[in-house]
Amino acid sequence: DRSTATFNYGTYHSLDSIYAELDHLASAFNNIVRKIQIGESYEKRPLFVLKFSTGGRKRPAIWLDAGIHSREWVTQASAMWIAKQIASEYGNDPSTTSLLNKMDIFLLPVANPDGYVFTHTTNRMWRKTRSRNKGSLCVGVDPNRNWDAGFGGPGASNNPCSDSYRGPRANSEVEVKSIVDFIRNHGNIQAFLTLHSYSQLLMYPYGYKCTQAADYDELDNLARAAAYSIRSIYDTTFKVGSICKTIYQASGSSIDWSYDYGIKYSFAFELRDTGRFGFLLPANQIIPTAEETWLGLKTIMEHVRDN
Ligand code: ING
Ligand code: ZN
Repeated sequence: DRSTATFNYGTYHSLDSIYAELDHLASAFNNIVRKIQIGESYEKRPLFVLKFSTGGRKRPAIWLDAGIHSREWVTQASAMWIAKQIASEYGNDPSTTSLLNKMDIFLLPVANPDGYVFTHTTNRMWRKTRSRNKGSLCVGVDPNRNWDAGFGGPGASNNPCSDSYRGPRANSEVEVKSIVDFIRNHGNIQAFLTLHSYSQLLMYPYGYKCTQAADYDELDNLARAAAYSIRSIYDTTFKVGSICKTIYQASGSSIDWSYDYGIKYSFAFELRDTGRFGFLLPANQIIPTAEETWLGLKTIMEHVRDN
């Protein structure tokens, strides 16, 4: 019985099990954790965010999402471990304590719940949303090509059958629009961080163009420092650079939108591994992946806190 058993952070879970654990975290750490619903998916599943806050109103905040691509299972799993870690470190770890005394953290562990359910029931390799495309039998839009940043440019497809289909227009996907509305409405988000897998990369804008961002030097130095932190625990190496220079040109991605919107500290992580297991990362690597990712995130969050 999920309501009485403890959640095993070292295994992969159904959406229902993850959503049950969000409630458990919100009650076990009710001094700092609240569950918020920011919208619902195409198939009407709730989009749940955990808010970590020690008080104040509209404090400067950090956004962190995972699972915008449903098959990248280590990201949703790592986000859950990180949620428990943040809550557990408050009052015990000086860095996390000082961060939360100044800033809030918003964590969306399953940004694409319809896709996630589909990877459990039907097709483990599903990446996109599950929205119906007018005039096509192919389903879904790539939610990391659907943001209003160079939308429709190179590095996205106009073919609904493609895994990188950009959608009919920017923000056509309710999962994307719900995040955009939340960020705009909040008004004080200082960092936008997103988790993908796999490839072991830490990237910053731009992806829709291959020119340097105005904050290139600061972003590059910070990303290098975060990669150094990641490496410190299990010797996992992350490559650092802009999206375009590091993997490929990609238009309509979330961190390009957040950066151009004015959120300077916009980063995308590609977690383990480099291709041996790829999306099918064995469950015994979930906690090590989450641990090293959290160290990298902390380096970024400390910088945001102090700048
Ligand atoms: N890779 C990402 C993708 O959406 C990426 C890479 C990240 C592109 C951030 C643009 C911005 O293609 C995976 N594996 O999803
Ligand atoms: Zn991805």
